[in-house]
Amino acid sequence: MLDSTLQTVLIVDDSPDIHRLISARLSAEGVALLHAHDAVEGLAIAREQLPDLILLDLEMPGTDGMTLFSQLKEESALDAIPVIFLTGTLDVTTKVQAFELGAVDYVTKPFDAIELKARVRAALRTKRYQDLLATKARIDALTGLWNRGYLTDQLAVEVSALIRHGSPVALIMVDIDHFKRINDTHGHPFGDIVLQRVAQVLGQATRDNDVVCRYGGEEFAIILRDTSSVGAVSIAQRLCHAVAAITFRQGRETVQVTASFGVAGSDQCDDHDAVSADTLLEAADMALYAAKSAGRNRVGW
Ligand code: GH3
Ligand code: MG
Ligand code: MG
Ligand code: MG
Ligand code: MG
Repeated sequence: MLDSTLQTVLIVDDSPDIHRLISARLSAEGVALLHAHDAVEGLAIAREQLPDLILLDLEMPGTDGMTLFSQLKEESALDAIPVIFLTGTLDVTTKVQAFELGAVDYVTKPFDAIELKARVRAALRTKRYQDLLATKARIDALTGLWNRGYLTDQLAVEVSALIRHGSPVALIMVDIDHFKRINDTHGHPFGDIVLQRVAQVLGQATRDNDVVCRYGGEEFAIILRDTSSVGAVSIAQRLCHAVAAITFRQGRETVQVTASFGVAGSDQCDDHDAVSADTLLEAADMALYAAKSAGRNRVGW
């Protein structure tokens, strides 16, 4: 399913006439237009708004379009934004160079309005698929939760926010108890249903800006932003009860599952600089191991 939100197009061109012309041509296209009149403004708006497409004039006074283009390609948050060059006549060498540098297309001035529209449409269509794939690559197919790759990325983001702003971050690791036995007794498809339901409960019982992910097999991990370890322990206790309260039916039989939880918080370490994604994962894993050893269906920290 493709996302139907409005796509945004940033026009970077020093000529007000070009802005007027393109605005008139694209007005009926159902896109939101952003306007920058030089490269510096273009870069600032790109960083702030993350447009879906940039129409970039190559000939601008001050910083030229090609320089802005290389700046975009150097920033990981911006390098995937498709760019169409707007330019006067281009010789073949420059055209080839533009594509080699990563431009998706070019339009030569004076341009035909219908052609410009068609090229913008094509680029935006490709961008929708690119966004869809990027989202799918971060989602676990069975449960619909974020996957481990996304968790690892977000944990790195949170740890750098911690180092910059001092906002605490906590991590909860979750592992379903005796899950092998559940599979062996009731079958693998039933095990899958258990994973889906536990995932749903973990998602529902946490806040929207917590990152709930399937870490692997029957293990989940949750990043809690701006949360102390004491706060995280009480959230984990609530989640532990919520999982134990789920009742599964298989024919006439009812089946209960439990899970063990391990909590680690950045505030358990006095030195922010010593906290990393790895130290948090290790600490949460050790806490989880302690919960398992102490009898399962409980929270370790
Ligand atoms: P413990 O309480 O110590 O965590 O025991 P456990 O049985 O849960 O742990 P163990 O790691 O031995 O077993 C995990 C099981 O999870 C084994 C594996 O077959 C099962 N599993 C992993 N991924 C899936 C999956 O996608 N679907 C199903 N149904 N089972 C899975
Ligand atoms: Mg110009
Ligand atoms: Mg496990
Ligand atoms: Mg295990
Ligand atoms: Mg387990």
